[in-house]
Amino acid sequence: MAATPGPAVTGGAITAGLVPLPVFASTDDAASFTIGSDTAIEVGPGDGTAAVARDLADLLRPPTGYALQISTGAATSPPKDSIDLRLGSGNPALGDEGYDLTISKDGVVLMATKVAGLFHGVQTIRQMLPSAVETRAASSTVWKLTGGHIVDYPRYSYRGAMLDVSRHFFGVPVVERYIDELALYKVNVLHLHLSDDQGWRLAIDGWPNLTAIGGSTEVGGGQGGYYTKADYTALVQYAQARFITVVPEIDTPSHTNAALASYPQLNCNGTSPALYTGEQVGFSSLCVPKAATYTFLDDVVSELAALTPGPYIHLGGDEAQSTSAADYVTFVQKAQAIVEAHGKSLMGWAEISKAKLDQGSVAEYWNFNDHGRSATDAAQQSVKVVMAPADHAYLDQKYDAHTVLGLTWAGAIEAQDAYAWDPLDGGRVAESDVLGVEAPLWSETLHTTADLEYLAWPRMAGIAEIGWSPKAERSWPTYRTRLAEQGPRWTAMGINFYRSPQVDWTS
Ligand code: NGO
Repeated sequence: MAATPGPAVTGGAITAGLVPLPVFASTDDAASFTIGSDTAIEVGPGDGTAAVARDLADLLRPPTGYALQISTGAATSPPKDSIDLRLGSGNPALGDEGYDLTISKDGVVLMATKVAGLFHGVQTIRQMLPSAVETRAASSTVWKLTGGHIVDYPRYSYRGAMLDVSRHFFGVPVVERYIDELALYKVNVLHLHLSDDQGWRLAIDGWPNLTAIGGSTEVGGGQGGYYTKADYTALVQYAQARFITVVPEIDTPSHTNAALASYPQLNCNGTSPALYTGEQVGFSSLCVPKAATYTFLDDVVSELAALTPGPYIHLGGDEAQSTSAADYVTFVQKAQAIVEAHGKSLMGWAEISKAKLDQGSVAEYWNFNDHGRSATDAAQQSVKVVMAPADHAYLDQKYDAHTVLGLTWAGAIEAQDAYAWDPLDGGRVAESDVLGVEAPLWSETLHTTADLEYLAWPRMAGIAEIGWSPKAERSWPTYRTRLAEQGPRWTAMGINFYRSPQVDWTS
């Protein structure tokens, strides 16, 4: 085995099934390790390390049929028929999320600086095992890992997936399942779009009509639904256990018909509009001059901040076509102050860069029709940008003209379109301006888990790799072969993915 690992793209067999591609990898063709009934999982000290070891044991138990023992304490050095997980590699490049993985004939050593790195390293081990590891029934598979060395850490600290639970509501189990799928690809942010014209989806104390009225329907007139505070907390904790931060979004000042229909005092004319179940938007606005608007916003943000451990509260800001330009700027600045008063940072769709933003606020670029203008405007204010250009990163767009689900406004987005782009394309922003990437999944046309999965996979995997892997190492031809290996894994997981004809799925 080479003493110094080489670039992953030439890393050989060890990277064959890995998405995202690691930073450095080298294969040791002479070595491999096979997990057997006597293999031990050894875990070193540190808060949270044992939980990652348990995750690994729980993953392996059903398909292998082995009740792998977890032992804490001193590592056997070199490892002896064991998988060692421990903190403290001494390599500063690993940062908060990186890991160092060595596989030799004697065992596996996974090291990281932080527990998140161990968790991500376990996902890599998972992808190196045969796809049968994802089934919950015992099989006689040989649980062999290719020998070699991986040193890996992310390009960006924000690698997000957005789910719109407003246009159609998705309950806690559906979202938890998506969280599990995202974790396998090292995604670390779940942005929940909790309100829009068609539905308000989170209970807020003191404002019961938001859910009783605003949560009572959805696109097409279905029954809607909402999360109680306990539901939301359960989602936050479920995500946290998988090193995923929830970013809640309450869309304002437009996309607010559900709230306006729930409380007449939020309307400039004091009268509530009817509930709305159509798909066209851009007609609603909170009443910017009214004090009641900020009482409302402060209550909502206060509760969101209390329920959300992550640093961001997303307040939308997109498509405010019914708010005057002056009112829009006034509103965003007031909203930003409210978020900061509750100890959080404002995140918003990149239109918010029309207002004076504070450092620490984050702009999410989506509307490619402005040719990067809104992203550049944010960067010029020293505000970080999350790149979610709709023509590449929108998971709600159709794959091609035959796709039954999805919208078309941003154009057809095949697997290659979702992958073969970079946040720096077009020179709109510099690397230092970019906090990360995100793939939004809007739900106008989605009803079921199967619908959600069909639009998310495989495109979500491509966005996850863009967020993690070095730009210079990425290319569609090599990604395509690694993506093909996810097919049997998704099948084993029961994921209803789109079998893109651009990929030679291995089954
Ligand atoms: C736009 C719009 C959403 C739509 C979505 C559909 C943004 C940020 N606002 O994206 O309301 O659901 O397109 O693709």
